[in-house]
Amino acid sequence: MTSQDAARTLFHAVTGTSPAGIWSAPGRVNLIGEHTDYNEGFVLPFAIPQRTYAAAGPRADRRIRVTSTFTAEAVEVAIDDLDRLFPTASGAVPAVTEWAAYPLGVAWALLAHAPDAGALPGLDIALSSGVPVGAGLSSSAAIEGATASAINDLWSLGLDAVTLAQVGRRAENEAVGAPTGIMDQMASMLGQPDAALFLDCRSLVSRPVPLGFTDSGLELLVIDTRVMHAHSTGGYRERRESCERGAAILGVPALRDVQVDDLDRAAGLMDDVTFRRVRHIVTENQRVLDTVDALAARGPRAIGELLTASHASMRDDFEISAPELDVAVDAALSAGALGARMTGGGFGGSAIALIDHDRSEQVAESVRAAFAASGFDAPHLFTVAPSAGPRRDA
Ligand code: GAF
Repeated sequence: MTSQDAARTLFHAVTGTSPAGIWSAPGRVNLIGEHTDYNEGFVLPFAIPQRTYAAAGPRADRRIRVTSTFTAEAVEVAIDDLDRLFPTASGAVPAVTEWAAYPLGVAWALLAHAPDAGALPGLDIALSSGVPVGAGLSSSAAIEGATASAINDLWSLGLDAVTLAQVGRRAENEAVGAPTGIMDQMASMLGQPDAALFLDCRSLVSRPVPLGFTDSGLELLVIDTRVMHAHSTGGYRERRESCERGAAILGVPALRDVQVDDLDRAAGLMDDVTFRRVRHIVTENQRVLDTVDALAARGPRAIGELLTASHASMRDDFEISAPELDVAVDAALSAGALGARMTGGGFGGSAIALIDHDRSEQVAESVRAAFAASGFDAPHLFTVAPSAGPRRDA
């Protein structure tokens, strides 16, 4: 059964009726620009074909019930209780946790955009995810995007894609409690076939950047290590704090404002760990700009070394890689990949490798063999091409 059918079937099983519509939003891979988003820098992600579907419809009362194919129980709350359930301003722990905090957090964040929140109908929402969960491919942004698109229509809010991305990020930061940037939501909401999204995370100005992989005989392989990552815990938050500390020491609003030429001076002003975190962000921002320039001037074959340099920086300076990710990258490169790197928040999840179409079997074989030799569980391998953003499917 497709994920779309699964969402529709679940909706019917829970409500006994057909949904008013089905909306979907994609996951993403990030080609380059990691942890630069919350430093107000640059990123170059693209939406992938894997999507999350929300079958949804209005209710006669003012309650919201969310169900999903990845969990047994339904969670139901009153619209009027959402502010109490997500009391972020007081710093209290939200009463809704786990997966339901994503769709209910989106509903909560959308209330701020409703001219007359007291008149909004309740909702039934059934979710089904075709984006692997915990693989670093933004299954959470896909849930947020599908839910936000559905509610935007059912509550007739008329919000644009960038506002819906901001709503998704607010849900993730304040309702779920994961201190992420805005890259994933923007990548999902502004996805386009055939192009990556070059995004300035300070201004939120973006433009599509054609990749031309197919015309150059290339494809992008995803190596899902199946080592789970989680953003709301430990490492991600710590990295963010290091970046904020580095920016404060350097007297700038964000590390976006530091250039590669400033790094020598920065080295003398802070401890070694903070400096290496800063160096990753500063050099990574420059690599994003160089990648965009290289794509335009020389085409996709010219970006391989930048991808691999990005991985080395995350492994050695930002220290967010994992043994499985390093093995994936090294095995892909030794089998002839043009470039490879981990993608997403790190500490597990997926790596990507830019490969020649006619070497894809060799690279996949080399990665599988390296995983087996290291005693790791077999990875999931698949290729992805840039895909469309959110849409109403039915
Ligand atoms: C995760 C976060 F959600 C993003 O905001 C971004 O920081 C990414 O990690 C790292 O680049 O996906």
